Amino acid sequence: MEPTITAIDATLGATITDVDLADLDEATWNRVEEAFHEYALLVFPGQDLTDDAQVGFAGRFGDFELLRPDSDAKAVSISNQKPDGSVFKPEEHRYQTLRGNEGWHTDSSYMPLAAKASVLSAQVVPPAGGETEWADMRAAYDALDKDRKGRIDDLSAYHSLYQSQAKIGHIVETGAGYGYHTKGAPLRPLVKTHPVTGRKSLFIGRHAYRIPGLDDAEAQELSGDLLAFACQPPRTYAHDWRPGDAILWDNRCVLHRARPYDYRQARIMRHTRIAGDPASELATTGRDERASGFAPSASNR
Ligand SMILES: O=C(O)CCC(=O)C(=O)O
Ligand SMILES: [Fe+2]
Repeated sequence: MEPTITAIDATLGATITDVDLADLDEATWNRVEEAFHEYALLVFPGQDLTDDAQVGFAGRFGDFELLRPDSDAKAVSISNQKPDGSVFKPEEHRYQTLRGNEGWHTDSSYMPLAAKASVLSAQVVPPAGGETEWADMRAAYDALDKDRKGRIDDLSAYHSLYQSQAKIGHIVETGAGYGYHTKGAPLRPLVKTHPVTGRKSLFIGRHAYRIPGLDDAEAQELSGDLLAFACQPPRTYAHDWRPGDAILWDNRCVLHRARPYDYRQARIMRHTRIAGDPASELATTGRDERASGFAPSASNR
C-alpha cells in the first residue's frame, strides 16, 4: 500500500492516508520521515493506535523523553478527567497546566534538552472546541523583513515553565512536577537552524520570558509582536479531532497550542514525546534568578 500524502492548505502540514502506523514497512517509514522533514506536521486520521503502537511509531524518531518522573511510561495522558470520572477544577494544578497548553509553545523548551517531536492522539473529544493548532516557524522567519531579521539574529531568550505558568496566574513552587525541577533556565537563540533541513526558524513561544540585552518591557513587546506576526494564516492549521486521529509534529520548527473547550466535558489525549539531539537541542543553562517558582518576574506578579 502506497501512502497518500496530501498537503494542507497552509505553509506547513500534510494529511497521510492509506497507511497503518502500527505496521510500517521500511519503504513507507522512509516516505513518512521524508514528509516529516518537508511538512513538519503530519495528520494521520483514524489510526486508532493502541498505547504500544503509538510508542512504537514515535520511537522510530529517537529516544523518548519521559514526562512522569515517577514512572517509565512513554505515552502519557493529557486529560482533564481523573480516574474516578470527575474533571479537574480551576484551583487544581493539572487544570492550570492544561490551560497553560492553550498558549503557543514548543514542547520542553524550558528543559535543558528541548524536544524533537511529539505524537498526540485523540481518545475522547468534547462536542465543541478542543482543537489543536500549529504554526510554522520556518515560514514565519522567512516572512520577516530584513530589519526584523537583523534585530533578532543574535538574540536569545531564557525559557521557563514557572514563568509561562505565572503569566496565566498560576504560581508554582519548585519541584511541583515535570519541568518544575530546575533552578537554571535554558537560554535559546531566537533563530534556530534545523539540524536536518538547514532551514532557519523562529524559536519563540510562551515559555520564553527574558531576553538578555533587552529590558523586560522591550523583551515582552518583541516576543508578543513576533508571536502575533508568526501565528497567523497562511502559517497555521487547526485540527478538529476525531477519536483515533494521530498527529506528529516537529518541535524544532513548529509551535502549537490547545484551543479552549468546556472543561466540564471530558477531553482525553495521548501524548508521546521524542527527545531532541544534544548536538542541536541542548541549551546552555544560565542561573537566572527568576527561573524558579519562588520569584516570578515583576511583570508577572
Ligand atoms: O491538548 C492539546 O491539544 C495540546 C497539548 C500539548 O501541548 C501537547 O500535546 O504537547
Ligand atoms: Fe505541547
